[in-house]
Amino acid sequence: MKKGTRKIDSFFKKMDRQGEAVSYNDIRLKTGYSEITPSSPDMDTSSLFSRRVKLKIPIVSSPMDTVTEAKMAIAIAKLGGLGIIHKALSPKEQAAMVGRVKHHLNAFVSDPICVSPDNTIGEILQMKKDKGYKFYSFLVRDSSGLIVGLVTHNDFDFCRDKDTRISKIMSTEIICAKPDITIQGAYRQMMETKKKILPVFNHDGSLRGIYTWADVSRIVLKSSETFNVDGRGSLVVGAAIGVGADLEERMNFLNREKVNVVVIDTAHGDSKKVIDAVKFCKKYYSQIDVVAGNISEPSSAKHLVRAGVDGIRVGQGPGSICTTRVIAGIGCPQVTAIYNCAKAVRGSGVPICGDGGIEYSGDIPIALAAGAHNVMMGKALAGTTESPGDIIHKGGRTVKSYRGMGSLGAMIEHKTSRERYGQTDLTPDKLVPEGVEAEIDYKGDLNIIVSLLIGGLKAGMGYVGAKNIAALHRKADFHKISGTGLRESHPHGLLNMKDAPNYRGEKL
Ligand code: CPR
Repeated sequence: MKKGTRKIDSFFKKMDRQGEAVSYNDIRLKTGYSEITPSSPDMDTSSLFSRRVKLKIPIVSSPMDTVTEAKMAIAIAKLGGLGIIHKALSPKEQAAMVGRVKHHLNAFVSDPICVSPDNTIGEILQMKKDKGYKFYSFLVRDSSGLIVGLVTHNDFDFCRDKDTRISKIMSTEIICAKPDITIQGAYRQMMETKKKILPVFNHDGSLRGIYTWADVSRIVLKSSETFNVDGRGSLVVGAAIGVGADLEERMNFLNREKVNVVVIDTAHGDSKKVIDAVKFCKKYYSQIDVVAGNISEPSSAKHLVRAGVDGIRVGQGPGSICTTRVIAGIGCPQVTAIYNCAKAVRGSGVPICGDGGIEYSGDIPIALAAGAHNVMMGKALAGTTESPGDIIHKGGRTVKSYRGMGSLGAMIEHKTSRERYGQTDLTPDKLVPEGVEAEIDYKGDLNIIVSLLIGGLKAGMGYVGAKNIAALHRKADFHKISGTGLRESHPHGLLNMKDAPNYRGEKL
């Protein structure tokens, strides 16, 4: 095989000659000689979402108002994936959610939240509630910027009067660490001094940051090995942005909260406004990775790479709640779209996200084999405990809502949803939805769902004989299957079939 070519190239060349494009239900992976099993310690599912944003599992949750807010983003990053917080929120609200994820876990907090000696206990409790902060330890900074004390959980527990000022209860003896202390050193010093918060000052006396016990111990004792954290020890998180008038304001807020990656979330990524937005973000916020989409054609992928993107989101119309293909008559079946876009930018270092249409766990190894580096999912992760929205008991079923961001309801409620589809008219009669609103069965906790999805991915990789995603890209090949082959793929000819945890006799 020529260098740079892959086994799947001849499969797709043939498909192209026949004028055919395929999706998940049209193909299956060929098995290959294997020295790896799903449970081998060598099995490695790590990948990339964008040039600098790594993944321990190649699963990303969709920026949708029924899928990803702070709770989902925290949970999925703890499982090794990534959550993209949706943009049907004001720039301030969205940034606050990013902040919640960033502050959830911090080995070293370089800009800790400080309180003033004049604040009352009541004011701090209110701030905790408003911002969703779970921690109780705060450094106390006076009006000249000097750190003058520390308040911890005990101070809140033993003070009943909410009007008490912080200056009355704070401890002024602060044990601090040397500026160059390592996380292991911080762990030892905290064990010795029995202090749960360890400030670090620079040589000039200015505050460098703090170590907090829960996170330091978790990291040193390796109980957080699955967590997807950035170089600063915070959970990795992304946020969706649009190309409308609030782009600059949104980027400003998100940058302040140290978002790792923004996703330019539009229905037509190969457009002037998206390319201009990519250039704007790269010019003024070069420290944040930029992923753009959605696209489904190879020429579009090339345009985005030329504009400077760090990642590409592929998928126009495969989503479970999406009607774009039938309303606008456009789009390419998802696996061919992934393959064509990935092939067009092969060697550029820009990862491909296969977005939408994942019904079964077996679709994930197929998407990756076609050239994707990760998959983004809405429906498969919606309806979990961590997705936004209430659990509803209805007609003997327990459900949660799941809707398209271009559904009528989402478009009426959110300006950013109208912008995603390039629509400005607010009159409901004049809106042209490209998706639907629905309910799906409540599935329980995210970790169970993700474990089944990753289990399926590892099984697929084991059958192909690929111990990592790069090997899957190299070794994978496809069979095209017929309608009979598809029927044979599913359980058939049975009576009273029981649901399996990852197969319900209906779609995920
Ligand atoms: P599923 O995982 O549910 O199949 O697809 C989720 C993806 O569908 C999202 O990540 C997003 O790209 C896309 N999407 C969300 N709302 C949509 C509407 Cl209304 N129309 C078209 N695509 C939509």
